[in-house]
Amino acid sequence: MNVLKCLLLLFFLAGNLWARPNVLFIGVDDLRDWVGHLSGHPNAKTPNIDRLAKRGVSFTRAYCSAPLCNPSRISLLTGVAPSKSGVYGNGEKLRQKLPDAVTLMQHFRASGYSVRGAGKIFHGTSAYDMDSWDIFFKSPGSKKHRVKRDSSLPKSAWVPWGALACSDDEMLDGINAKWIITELKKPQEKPFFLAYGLTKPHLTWSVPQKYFDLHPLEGIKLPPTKKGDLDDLPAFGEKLAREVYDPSGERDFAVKPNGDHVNVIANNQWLKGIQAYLATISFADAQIGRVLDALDRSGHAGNTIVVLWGDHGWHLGEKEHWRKHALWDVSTRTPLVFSAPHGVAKGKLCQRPVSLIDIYPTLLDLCGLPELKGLDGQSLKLLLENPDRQWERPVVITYGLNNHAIQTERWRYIRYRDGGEELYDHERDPNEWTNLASISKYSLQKSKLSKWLPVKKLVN
Ligand SMILES: [Ca+2]
Repeated sequence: MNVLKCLLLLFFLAGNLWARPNVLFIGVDDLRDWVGHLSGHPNAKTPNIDRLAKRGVSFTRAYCSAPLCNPSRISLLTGVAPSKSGVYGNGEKLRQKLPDAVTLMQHFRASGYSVRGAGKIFHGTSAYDMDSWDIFFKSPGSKKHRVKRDSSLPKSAWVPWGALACSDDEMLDGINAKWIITELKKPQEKPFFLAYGLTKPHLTWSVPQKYFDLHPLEGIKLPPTKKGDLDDLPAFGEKLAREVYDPSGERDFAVKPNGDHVNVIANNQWLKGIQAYLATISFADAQIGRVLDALDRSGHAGNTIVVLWGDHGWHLGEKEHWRKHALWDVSTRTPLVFSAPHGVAKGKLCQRPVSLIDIYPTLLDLCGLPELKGLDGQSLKLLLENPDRQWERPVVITYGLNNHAIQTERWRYIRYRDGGEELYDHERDPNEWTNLASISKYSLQKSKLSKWLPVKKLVN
């Protein structure tokens, strides 16, 4: 018995000596690259995301698996690509499509972590996938804060934004931040996986006035656009820009185009929309700052991995398009930052293309957790150690059945279900203004890229 006791004591001590790192997992809804250190927009102000980036590695080419909340998040959280799960739109439910999936949080729970979360991690009804959580904070919700609409605008004007006369703590993301901060203050009996999901900068872009004050309308810059940019798109691409596509495949395009860009221009709201999105990003950044400060005060920062991700990008007039719902760079690229006490470079940008689907295997690798079979991503550990190393595998992005984009460091190749194609050379054309797909000298390039297209799945 004494020998057994000794062994148990040694085992216990070893377990403490090599305690697993904690994870602070921060998801941000609809955040594109308009973040200070990524230079996506000259007016972006995100001091807190920037200081996190200084502690770790920030990816300049991180892409979602799908340019929409539900399929992007289900893919990120299960490690299963949309072309395998058939989760293409916001209507599909996690447990209907993937009943046996082991979510990232489930895997951490099974590995001895205390897994807690608040806010938007999953989308919609999957939010309360209770197998994923030890504790999930069901916020009582915030009061409805109404934006005072400019009475000079016609009723038809699309203006889902405006300043609010309330405090951060009256906003849902503020309430959830406070809960996360309280959890960080508690004594921790086990390693923790703490997930904070922000609902901003998703529409509506209504946040306290002080964040609008950070971005005065004078001096706001429009994003780069090209007149006639849609002229060289295949029919499917042009429809994605102008209409509403249903990626779940029941119907292709809404009969009535939503025409956001036409509406914004007609009502002289382009700069105001950009101001409101920038203000909402600054609000989200401030909430992230509160949580990072709480981590620093908690005494756990020295043993906590922080990962921050957006779920996809967002157009504000590029390709005459607003929102996400498309396979271009602007719809699909999003911030991704890792910081860790060990094994992650400090203050580095990584230019290699990576996918949000890589987060799952990366966190298992960084925390020394058992690998899981069937994950479609790959661990980024080697890139986090050395962000300049070679990285061969391109990113696959899917939007609905058989519509895919393949992204390498230089090229983006899009093929739609009807055979329409786009090819962009990011080295010469980072804004994706010139579609090279129909030029014969690029056919070899296209064929190389098309080898990465997922095998066709004929039924949804
Ligand atoms: Ca074009």
